[in-house]
Amino acid sequence: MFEKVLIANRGEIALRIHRACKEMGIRTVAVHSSADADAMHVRLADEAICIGPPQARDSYLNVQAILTAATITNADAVHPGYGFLSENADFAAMVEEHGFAFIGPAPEHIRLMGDKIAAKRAAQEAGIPVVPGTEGAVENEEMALQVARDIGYPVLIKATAGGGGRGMKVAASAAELPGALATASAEARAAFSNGEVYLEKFLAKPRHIEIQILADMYGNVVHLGERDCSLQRRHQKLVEEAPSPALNADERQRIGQTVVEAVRTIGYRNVGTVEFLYEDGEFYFIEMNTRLQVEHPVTEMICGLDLVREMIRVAAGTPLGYEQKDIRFSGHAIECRINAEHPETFMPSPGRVGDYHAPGGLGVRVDSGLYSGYRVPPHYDSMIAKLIVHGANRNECMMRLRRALGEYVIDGLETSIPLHQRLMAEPTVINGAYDINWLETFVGGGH
Ligand code: MV4
Repeated sequence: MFEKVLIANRGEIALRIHRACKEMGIRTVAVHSSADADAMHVRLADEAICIGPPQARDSYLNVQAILTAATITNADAVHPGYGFLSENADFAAMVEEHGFAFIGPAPEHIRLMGDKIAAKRAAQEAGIPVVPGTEGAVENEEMALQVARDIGYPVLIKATAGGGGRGMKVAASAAELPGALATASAEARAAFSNGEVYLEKFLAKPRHIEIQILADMYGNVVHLGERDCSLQRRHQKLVEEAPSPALNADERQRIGQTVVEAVRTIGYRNVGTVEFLYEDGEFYFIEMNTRLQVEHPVTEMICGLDLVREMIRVAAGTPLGYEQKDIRFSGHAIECRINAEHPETFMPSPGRVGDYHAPGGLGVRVDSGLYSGYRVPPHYDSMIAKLIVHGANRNECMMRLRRALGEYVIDGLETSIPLHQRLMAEPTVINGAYDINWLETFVGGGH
């Protein structure tokens, strides 16, 4: 097992990784920007190194500084967290070339899943259902028109190098297709220096359901059920829950089994998430995320597993030591992402935290580095806390979540807590009847 892990991230996820390491008897190295010297995970880490100024490109994305920090602290492994360098295949390769373990998948799997056409092809070849569309890239207008006529309008044009919703264009008819193709390709070229696009049937009212998997180096693979992440605005998830209110046990078992077999076929290791759109009882693959995700705690709460601990174990070469039949799902979990932003305008609200009081009690978990007096820096993502609640069933979970939201005090900043309180009183949320479009309609498209 590793003796020392360098945490190449900040905020709540850096603290989350630190906690898993400490419980495993592993020492930690925090690397931080000059804006994060007072962060909770920096205080708690065994060693801390400032790797640059506030701008992420000069600190948390500074590969040379991070590798140097790992070298001088004599770390064994690097955990990338999410965002920043977590899905950068070149970074993963450099970490390994410098003699450290990368706590994540192999660089070639990160690279494969970063190319959205290659990922879709690999998924389909491994038996995962995909959205009908072009086999690979759109080569010309005639080809696009032909495929669109075969599958029917509306169609969606996506960038090969995209992901996370960037560079997508809908065409409702053949008349709109040439213009949409040109715009999508030009935007993709500008954003990713790669104008390649592909085309799919546009699904109008899907849910976003993702399957969590865990794999070791020896072909042992398990799935840890699904998360429903349909409550999102502008591709920012706000609430996630497990299990999905839309699935029954049979559907869960079938899609889980399909994903496990595909992951084993591909030879993937560590944690991963296979994202699907789910509409009218059918699953359609969209992407695979090759990192630990923000919303991993809802899976932990219903499975009783520490996913960060598992990723460290498998990266160190330890076999899983359990099988699918050993995974037991218990109850329901919901996560509310709490951002330092205005609950109606979504304007960022960085600044100094005044009084701070986190909720507690049975089934209540808060993942956050906040404390009274902490200054939320303006340079990074606005997420400052995750409130995760578990209950024996969905209703108990929501009752407990309302109670916990009511206890949470974060003075001095605007936060999304009031929005979460409104959401948890909404019939559509209470009934689990939302799709990926619902939240944007609810908060008003004007923002
Ligand atoms: C789609 C789609 C509808 N039809 N593909 C957005 C992010 C990227 N991961 C894929 N995305 C979508 N792909 C087809 N064929 C709608 C979306 C989409 C979406 C998906 C998941 C979660 C939130 C979303 C918000 C807007 C659009």
